[in-house]
Amino acid sequence: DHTAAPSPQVAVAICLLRGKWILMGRRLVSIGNSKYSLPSGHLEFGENFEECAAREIKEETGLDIHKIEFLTVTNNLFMDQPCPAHYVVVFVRAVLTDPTQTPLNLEPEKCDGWDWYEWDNLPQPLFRPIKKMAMDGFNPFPQ
Ligand code: 8DG
Ligand code: MG
Ligand code: MG
Repeated sequence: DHTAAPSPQVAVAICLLRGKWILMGRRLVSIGNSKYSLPSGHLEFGENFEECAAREIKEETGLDIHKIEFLTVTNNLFMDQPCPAHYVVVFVRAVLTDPTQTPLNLEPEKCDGWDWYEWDNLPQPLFRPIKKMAMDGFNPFPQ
């Protein structure tokens, strides 16, 4: 049998915090298309979570981040998708190295654009996993 069985993938999602705002963008990709979500991407072979977070943010927004801290990990199933997927998602938070930097939409085929939102007033419609986390009380801001 030459058909590879699907396997879980690892992604890192970044809560980039700036004062009381968090960076989100509207996805233009098959899973969660047109939904607002955090910048994220796949962990590459040999990377640690912080390296992955800094690389994905740089690739997707041009921003430089530091103070990268682990927050939580979730197990996310997307079995109702045309191409079913299973992600173990590591959530980190971080802040801008240079607070005056502004996000660029460097992957316009994957994202509608980036902007800053307040946690109490997140954009709609939210990507299902982050919506569920917020409803369950998750809050990435230092308490
Ligand atoms: P890459 O090729 O750059 O490595 O990947 P990407 O194109 O940037 O991947 P992505 O779709 O932005 O993120 C990887 C997966 O992470 C995505 O397909 C679904 C999963 N994911 C969750 N929960 C969350 C979440 O809350 N936010 C985001 N952005 N992605 C999430 O399972
Ligand atoms: Mg991404
Ligand atoms: Mg990416």
